[in-house]
Amino acid sequence: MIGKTDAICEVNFDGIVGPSHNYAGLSLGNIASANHRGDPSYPRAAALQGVTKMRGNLARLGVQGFLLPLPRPNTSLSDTLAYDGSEASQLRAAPWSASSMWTANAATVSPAPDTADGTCHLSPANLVTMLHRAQEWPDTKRMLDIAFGNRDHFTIHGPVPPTFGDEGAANHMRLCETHGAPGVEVFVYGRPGGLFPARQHEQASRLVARAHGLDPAKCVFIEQNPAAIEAGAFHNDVVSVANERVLFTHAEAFADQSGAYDAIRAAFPALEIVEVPSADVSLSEAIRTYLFNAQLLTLPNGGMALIVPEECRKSESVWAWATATMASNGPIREIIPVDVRQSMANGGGPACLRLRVVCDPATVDPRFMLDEAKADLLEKVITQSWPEQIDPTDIGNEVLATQVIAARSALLNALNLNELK
Ligand code: SUG
Repeated sequence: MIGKTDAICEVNFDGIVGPSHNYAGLSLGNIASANHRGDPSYPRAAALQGVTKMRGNLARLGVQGFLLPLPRPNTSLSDTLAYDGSEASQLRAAPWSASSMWTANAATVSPAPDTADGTCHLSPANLVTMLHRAQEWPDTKRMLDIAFGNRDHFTIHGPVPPTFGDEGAANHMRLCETHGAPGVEVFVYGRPGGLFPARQHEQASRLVARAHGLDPAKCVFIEQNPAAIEAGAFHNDVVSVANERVLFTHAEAFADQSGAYDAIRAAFPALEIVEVPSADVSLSEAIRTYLFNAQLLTLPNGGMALIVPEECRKSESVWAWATATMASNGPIREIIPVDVRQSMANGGGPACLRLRVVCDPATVDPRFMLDEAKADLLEKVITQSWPEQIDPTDIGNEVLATQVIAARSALLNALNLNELK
């Protein structure tokens, strides 16, 4: 291991793409999901792309965690829906969704240096806006309770009650001098009433901040730009991301851009803003390529790397910006494309696929931590058990259901996590 494993650091917990990964177009306001509705999906390739991304970050940072796919198809949801084939196919597809792969929506995380009781707080997101996502939190919580079961170091909450929509870390940013130092937590919410649902509600964000015991002087609440939501930024992490002192953002991310900068700077004077102007990269191109749905990482040498989707390299305007940025003397020194195309086609980039938990990795259940041998093991199980292809007409099929259940079961066995069965 290269990185710090004996002390507090940022650990990325990537979601392993589940064996039922498919394109059912379930997310209103998520343009990629709508555009790929009905396409065949490739769960094996999708999961292997995810493991390759994790391997890259393990080599860069020396530390990497993962979370597991949830049980699918979710028969208790199908039973509740009383699905008899007469309704829209969305009801058929929701219990099959592999959407828990996007662990940026698993929970909101407030690291120990920020909280009143000095433990790291996690609140599973209720994801109430979308049926296929609202089924996630009970199983997510069960997993968080195991992975972060050390009560001296972690506090796991229940979800925010409906009707307040909470989408977790995808609408939460943290600014700090170093990950282990106290930080300022920025909560970004949407105002309802637009063309697409505003999935993160202000009251949900405020509730989470209170429950986590954050200092009100170190919390900032910011409204997302309604035009960004209408353009397809259904989560704030599609248009901005923060790491340590740096806020990397599109110029049209927030309802009041300069007001947002002022509010963050008032709470965190060391703020360094890397803003991409609309003239360099339009809002629609930023959303199409997911430039901001990137992992902004502090490398062991102190510089920052931006892990972007492969789609960024293929965009003339995005790559021109990237090339100029790498040549400049700014905080982002390297921009590294990764292939997560299977996830991207459902609106999930590199940042959606990971939950950041600032903690001492030694306090996490080691079964959720990756090393090279475990990456080999994941690849072996995925290659042997994950379906190669799922066509839209396969959803609901009994034979496929058996294969999907067996694949997850093989993974739990291999990782010695059978209590999650
Ligand atoms: O909730 N897509 C996810 C993508 C989540 C991305 N996460 C972050 N931005 N952090 C969503 O919209 C598509 C499912 C489908 O259509 O089958 C989906 O759920």
